[in-house]
Amino acid sequence: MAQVATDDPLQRDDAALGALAVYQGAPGSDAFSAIHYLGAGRIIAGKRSSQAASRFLLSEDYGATWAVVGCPGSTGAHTYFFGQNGALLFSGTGDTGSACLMKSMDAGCTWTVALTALQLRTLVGSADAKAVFSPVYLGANCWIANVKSFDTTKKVILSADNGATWFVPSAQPGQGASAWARRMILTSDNVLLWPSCLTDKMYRSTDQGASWSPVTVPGASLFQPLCDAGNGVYFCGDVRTAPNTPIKLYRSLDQGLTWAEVVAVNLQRPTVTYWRDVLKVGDSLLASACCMEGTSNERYMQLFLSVDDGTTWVSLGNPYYGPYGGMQAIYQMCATELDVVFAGCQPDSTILRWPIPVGVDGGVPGDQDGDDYLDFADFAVLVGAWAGPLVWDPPPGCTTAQFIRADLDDDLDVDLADFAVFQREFTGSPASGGWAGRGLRFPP
Ligand SMILES: [Ca+2]
Ligand SMILES: [Ca+2]
Repeated sequence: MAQVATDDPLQRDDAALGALAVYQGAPGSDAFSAIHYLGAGRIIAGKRSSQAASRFLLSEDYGATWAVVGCPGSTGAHTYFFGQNGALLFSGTGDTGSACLMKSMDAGCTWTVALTALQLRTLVGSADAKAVFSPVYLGANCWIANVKSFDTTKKVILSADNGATWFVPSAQPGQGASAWARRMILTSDNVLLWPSCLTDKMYRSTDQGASWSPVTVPGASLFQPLCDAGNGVYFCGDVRTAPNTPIKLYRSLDQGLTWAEVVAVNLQRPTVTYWRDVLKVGDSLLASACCMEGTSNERYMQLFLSVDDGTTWVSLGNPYYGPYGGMQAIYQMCATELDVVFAGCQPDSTILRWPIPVGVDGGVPGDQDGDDYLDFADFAVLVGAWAGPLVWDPPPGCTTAQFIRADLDDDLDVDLADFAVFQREFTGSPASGGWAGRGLRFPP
């Protein structure tokens, strides 16, 4: 176990995360509770504290522009998680009651209510279904979704006709009516994970929900984060309601049968702290340790990085300081084909973007080959990354990391605008904003 003393600045990773805000709401305007990469440059975010007309934000250009998308007739406050089967998406609302299940058949452009609050309550036999979390596509036109309620033991619902109709299966996870889970995932090993919130019980199903059995995560008070890191390696994490209490992240190396702590952090806050998301992207793992939601002044979250499959972790500190201060939480992250991460944040409705591996976009601006010099060798590399405006794929022979480094104006393509930035860095004076005279080192 690698315990990180995160109050020790010497243990902080000094590689620049390089996060940019691609969407910035007003101060204290709440959060994006979910974010999902749909493919082909399309990203959809679910808004916390949303209304029927403002459930989602959709970008079709890798986050350059965003459009508000509603779901007419939908009820419930917070919008949670996305399940995808091609162009078919499901997402739920809730946490504050009146939860409904929403559906898009055109990859997020338009939405309709798939199950109304009344239909959902009737289906699971609850007087108050508080949330629909985590619609998960199981393959072969089957879906499973996770319903939060406290007056029934029916916790998951199934569809066998690609979401047209839903039913309650006989097998259910959870210790009883009080049990609930936020996130549920289907791993690449065909294991469904259902962490019973605020307990140490992780429910597993290896038969697509036909049966469930719990295992113990020793010492845990489980919450939302779940990650399938491949090869049977999974992660889950804590929520703690007591002040100044460490939150622990746990790893399983055997498809969720046994779990052990891998890192803990004490955010030293007087209120609730929790791990919210863990993401595997490339060879890196990212984990967000978050402050209490619902207040805009607890801006002490930390983002953690592991590059050894979660054995050791380092804190990157607060991932972004925007116009209103640091971040309080990253609720969810997703990543594109080029390993560019998008993160939905609290408390200023911020969506962040940064490339992975951490640091790939740092260093001397324009230095393409990473030797800390800016010279003609870099120009040759830059030429090799050129693909033209609005082309988001590296050309043949150009790696993902090289493409990201060549995108000097951070709009995710490599075109003449990037060459203009390069020229400015190469020839510029401090007066013109270039690097020369500001520490640029030419080769000896
Ligand atoms: Ca160079
Ligand atoms: Ca560019």
